[in-house]
Amino acid sequence: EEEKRLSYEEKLEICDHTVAQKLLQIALEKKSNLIVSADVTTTKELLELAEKVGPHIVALKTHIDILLDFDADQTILPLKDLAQKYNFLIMEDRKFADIGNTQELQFAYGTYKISNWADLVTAQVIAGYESLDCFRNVGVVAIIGMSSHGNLTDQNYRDEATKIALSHPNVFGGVSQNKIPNELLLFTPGVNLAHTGDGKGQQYNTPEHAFTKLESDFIIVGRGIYKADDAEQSALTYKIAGWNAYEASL
Ligand code: 5IU
Repeated sequence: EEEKRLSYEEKLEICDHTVAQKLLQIALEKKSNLIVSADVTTTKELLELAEKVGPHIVALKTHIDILLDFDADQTILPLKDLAQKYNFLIMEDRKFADIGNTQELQFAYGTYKISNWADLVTAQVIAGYESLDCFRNVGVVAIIGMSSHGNLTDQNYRDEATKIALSHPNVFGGVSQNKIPNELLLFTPGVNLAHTGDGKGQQYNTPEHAFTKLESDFIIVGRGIYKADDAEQSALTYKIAGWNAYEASL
């Protein structure tokens, strides 16, 4: 691909989705392209992590259904307060993967009522263009390629997924381990400075790989931060590594 690597300022000019604009503005304000994946199982751990890493991140990525003690008042209200206090967005990594009608129910009903609080959500595009129509009041990050060993997101799948992501107005970004077109913001998980894998199929790369090779916009880091002895210090390390790698990639 011959496309020029764009800066966050240049992306602000071409990405018109409100959520894309917010993420890019926060990135520039904080000099951060870090998203922390809060894969913890209690509300206490979630809020403590958000308090520690909040100043350094553009978004906190949740898997709300792994919490043992989810409660809208005890979990979401304080999380929203922290998001406002530290200026980050909340990204629910739900990876919706069903027909539109079912996704609509999973999005707005049930225990979690994701539509009430998430700023952005992840969704598979495997069910087709119209399956994404229901995500009206959030931004959607489409799953284009996965980081795990042996995944089925081959080049053909990624090309077709990219076409849907580019054409759907609710979608402003994609998760992938490969380049995607400049009109979409690229989110790259599978980033760790200390490990190359987790023994369960996860494959890790460095921030340099994400920004220079993939021309990514945001790195997503889970265990590298929340399992560290000092999560705040680790978030700062990844934030600086991510920002330096971004600047070097321009
Ligand atoms: N995640 C991946 N790879 C992917 C997709 C999502 O790791 O291809 I799509 C999620 C899973 C987890 C986080 O919530 O990103 C990565 O966590 P670790 O940094 O702890 O591996």
